[in-house]
Amino acid sequence: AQDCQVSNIQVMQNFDRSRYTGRWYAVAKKDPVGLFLLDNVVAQFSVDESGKMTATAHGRVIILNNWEMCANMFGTFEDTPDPAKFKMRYWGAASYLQTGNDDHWVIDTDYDNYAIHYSCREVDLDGTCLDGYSFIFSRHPTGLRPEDQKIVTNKKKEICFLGKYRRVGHTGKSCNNYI
Ligand code: AZE
Repeated sequence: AQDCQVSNIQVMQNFDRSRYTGRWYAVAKKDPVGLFLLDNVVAQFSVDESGKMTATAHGRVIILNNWEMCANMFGTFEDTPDPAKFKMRYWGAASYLQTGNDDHWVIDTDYDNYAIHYSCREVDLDGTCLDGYSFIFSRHPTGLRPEDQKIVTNKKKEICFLGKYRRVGHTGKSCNNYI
């Protein structure tokens, strides 16, 4: 299960969106091409009365030339036939932030400690991912528990992003304490 074909990537079985709600701290990220969230990334997932998943995300970004700010983002999720695969429409509270419509796949989670997210923006002609991003989330601001690290490393390998992640620091500097 490691031919790096986007269409062969295994996602979370029987994904339960209600157990996924609440706060997740990004502890590592694989960047896409272009602007992206830098650090202090915290996401908050909700399920509304109609059962639709929504989320907010905060993170430090540097836009233009060295203008550092806290991006305050919103996302709505469109369901697909696979319960762990969504289309996420997202936008920023301020107009100079980014908008988009990305895949949002939950690769694996135990709901209480860790989650692995994946999004491929552009699939190459050979079926591998040409431009994508991924977040490793933890319920704990201090990071992943040692026992979850093995699982996460294996999944990074399976989605062919191993070695492409950077740690996401939580300094509390500009972006924490909003949600
Ligand atoms: C995600 C999950 C929770 C909801 C949202 C997420 C993604 C947000 C971005 C934001 C980019 C902002 C930029 C601003 C200049 C996946 C964390 C909305 C991709 C680049």
